[in-house]
Amino acid sequence: MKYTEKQKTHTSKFISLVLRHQPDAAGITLDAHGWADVAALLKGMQAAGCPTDQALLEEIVRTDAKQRYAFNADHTKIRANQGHSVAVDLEFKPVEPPESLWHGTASRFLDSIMQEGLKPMSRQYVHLSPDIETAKKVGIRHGKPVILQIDTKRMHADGFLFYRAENGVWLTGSVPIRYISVTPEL
Ligand code: HQG
Repeated sequence: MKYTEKQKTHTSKFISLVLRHQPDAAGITLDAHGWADVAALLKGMQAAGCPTDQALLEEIVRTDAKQRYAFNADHTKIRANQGHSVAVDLEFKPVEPPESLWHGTASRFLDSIMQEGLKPMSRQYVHLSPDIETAKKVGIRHGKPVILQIDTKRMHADGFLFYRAENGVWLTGSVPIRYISVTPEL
């Protein structure tokens, strides 16, 4: 393998920053659907001190454990599959969710969540996981993990919309407290 894991992770983190939160960091703009021009991105990353070539980009997109990014058909454009804080329309179609989905968070957020429900905070959507294991990994990023079970069957019946990103992450606008139950300590 030509690139080290460290180099790939460092580059991937910068790409994630640019494609989800701060296109400015590489001096580029995203179109209305979140796409960045690959040539402009490579040029911008060079100027920003994070030089990358098409081959490394291809490898990151192909091997990313969470499948965070996608190319268009001819690989001239790239975007993040989810996780944006900038306003983009990823053209998700509403889909019926499974009966339950899971949200991993940290224990210190629990009081607030049980008062005001789950909010997207800095992102466009609340992110939900298809299984407990994944939710636990998401929660651990923030501290002592707590797993919330979301009654998505009832939310869907009540008219809430759900979207599934390319990489299997579920998205919804917000989750009121009546649909949330705290799962017993892991
Ligand atoms: C919490 C990662 C207080 C929420 C993951 C979470 C995911 C509240 C935090 C993706 C709250 C936001 C997203 C309320 C929600 N009061 N806290 N009312 N409502 N919160 O990082 O879901 O590695 O924006 O519980 O795998 O942790 O970046 O969201 O703890 O898919 O690709 O506010 O990011 O993927 O944190 O993670 P985040 P998240 P990547």
